Amino acid sequence: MAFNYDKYLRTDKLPTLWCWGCGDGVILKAIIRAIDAMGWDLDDVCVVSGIGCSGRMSSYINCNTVHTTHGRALAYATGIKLANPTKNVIVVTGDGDGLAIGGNHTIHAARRNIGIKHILINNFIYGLTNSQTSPTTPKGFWTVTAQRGNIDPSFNATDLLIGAGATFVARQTIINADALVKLLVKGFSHDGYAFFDIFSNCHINLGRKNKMAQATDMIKWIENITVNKIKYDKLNDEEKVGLFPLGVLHEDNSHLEYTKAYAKVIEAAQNKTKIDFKEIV
Ligand SMILES: Cc1ncc(C[n+]2csc(CCOP(=O)(O)OP(=O)(O)O)c2C)c(N)n1
Repeated sequence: MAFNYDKYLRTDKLPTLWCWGCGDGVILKAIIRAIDAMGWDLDDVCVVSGIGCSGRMSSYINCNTVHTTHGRALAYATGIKLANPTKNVIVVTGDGDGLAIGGNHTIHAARRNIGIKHILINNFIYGLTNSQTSPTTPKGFWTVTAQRGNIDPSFNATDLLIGAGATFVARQTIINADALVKLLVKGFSHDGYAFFDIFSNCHINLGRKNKMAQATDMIKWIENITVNKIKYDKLNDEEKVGLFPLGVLHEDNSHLEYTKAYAKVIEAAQNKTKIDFKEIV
């Protein structure tokens, strides 16, 4: 039987504001399917987004939602999660939102291991504002702020997050929706901060000026720069250049989730006792 999305969608807000063929629609459906697979009640889910095309995600899901300011979704979500530790908090950002203006919040959410699920829609550009260079724009690409081609080295978001101490780090693309749903479910089940670098297409504001005018052109490009982690691990260093592995790239279940650590602070303050720091791992 076909999956019924209606219960999960704010159907009065449809059609979405996204361009035709935008990968954000695939991610919207994948998030909904993952919420459904987790068996979460919509009252227990809060989707928090920043500003950007990606920021529109919170408008369409029929749960608690907060459409916040550019780069600050994780700051709002941290407050929401600390006040409601049993609730499921999902953050959606773009690559500009989550790695440039909000990059600071991303690395610190990772460092604290707060149980927020962070979906970073990586379309390699500032999409909403018409094509400014983002921290993941590949070298040589035309952008409105780099009209002779981008000279800035780009972040590998998953390497950055592993370095910052994230306990669940994964990458997938909008090409394989089933794999994306499975990966989201895995990360949603992780007790701590989970980071997803999801490669998506922006053929309108990035592709058109870089010889990839159709959604399918950008999808082929994404296909060419990605490879399953199992295959990737068998490649030599030279073969790995320019390739991004897909799947769960890092998982560490040995650290305490932040709201559980914070509960010990509350307990110690209320009982006027000391925190046993051996328990804060
Ligand atoms: C403080 C602030 N600075 C700048 C902007 C303008 N602005 C809105 S969205 C955006 C970039 C969006 O790019 P990204 O985060 O990659 O998301 P996308 O639109 O590609 O999904 C910018 C610079 C803003 N709204 N607020």
